[in-house]
Amino acid sequence: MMWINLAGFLLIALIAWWFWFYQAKGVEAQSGQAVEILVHDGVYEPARVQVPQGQPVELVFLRQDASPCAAMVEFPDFGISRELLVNKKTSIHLPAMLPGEYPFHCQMNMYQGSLLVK
Ligand SMILES: [Cu+2]
Repeated sequence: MMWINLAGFLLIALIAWWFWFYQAKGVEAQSGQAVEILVHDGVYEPARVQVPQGQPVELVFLRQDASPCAAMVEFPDFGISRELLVNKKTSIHLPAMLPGEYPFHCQMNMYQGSLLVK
């Protein structure tokens, strides 16, 4: 019984580490530069994008995952909901933003990313 609990605990630790690893991976955008985000294997890559405040930003999504889960990307803070076509680039233009963190995700909230405005 104890061994089963231990195995479960290790599994949870591994999953937590995996998510943390992907969360930690991020890029910093230079001003005026579009940021490419790959949509594949259940993650946005990069999942964290840091952009300068007070400047419009262009994000270019390239969806490589054909599953319906990856079909939409939503930015709830800006009321943006866009369909992504498989193996096609989709540009999303965001307005100049105030500092803060703005999440984005697929319609089922499985793909998750965030925009860090500084
Ligand atoms: Cu999804």
